[in-house]
Amino acid sequence: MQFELMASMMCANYGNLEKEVKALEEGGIDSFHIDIMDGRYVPNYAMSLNDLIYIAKTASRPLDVHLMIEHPNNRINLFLKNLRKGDTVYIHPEAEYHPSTTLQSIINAGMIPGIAINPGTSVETVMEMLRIVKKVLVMSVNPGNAGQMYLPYVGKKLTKLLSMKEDMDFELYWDGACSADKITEFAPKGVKGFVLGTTLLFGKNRPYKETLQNIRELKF
Ligand code: S6P
Ligand code: MG
Repeated sequence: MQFELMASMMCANYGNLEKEVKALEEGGIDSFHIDIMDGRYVPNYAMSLNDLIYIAKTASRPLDVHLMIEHPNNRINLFLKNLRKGDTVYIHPEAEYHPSTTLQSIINAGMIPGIAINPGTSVETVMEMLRIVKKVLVMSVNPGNAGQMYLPYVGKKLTKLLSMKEDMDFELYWDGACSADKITEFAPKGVKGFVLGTTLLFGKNRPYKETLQNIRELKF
């Protein structure tokens, strides 16, 4: 079964980021998920612009940038100018007065536009944006931290989004507490990719290559 795996780089070892990037690429990771936080939209600081620039220079695989910042339109060019065509940028629609304007800037720069949907945000709230974006990142934990518990009520929303994705032309991605059982349940239903953090990939004292290979070999 075909599905994408993204590494949540806020969970990586910052003591040797270059080695981490190489090991993940050798292990077959599809892209690098970069969680940018401003301490206002979410109560945390994770990665920042300089981390993104460093990983963009080091990695050969695409970047998957998840902006958890207020009014991303005010700063969007700082990020866009350091990305490559084909990288993805997700914004949180609630964080912006005019999210469709911000999404248009992402499209104009040649990046893939995405929205991230919080556990408490309904599909109806973001309906029009589903016509604009190519990717929808469904948060199965509240944004701000790694290592949280899966919120089961998100499953219903995913089912709804899965039934809309063909008509509205977007793909679905999973972010938060991603375990092997979530991949075996949701990849066959049509979720295209999964962000891997502390639940499955990082801090396991095990080579990334081995973990990633085990995930690719999951039985469906
Ligand atoms: C959360 C962030 C996520 C986490 C990821 C961590 O605000 O957007 O990308 O870094 O979910 O994974 P885990 O397995 O530790 O929950
Ligand atoms: Mg994220």
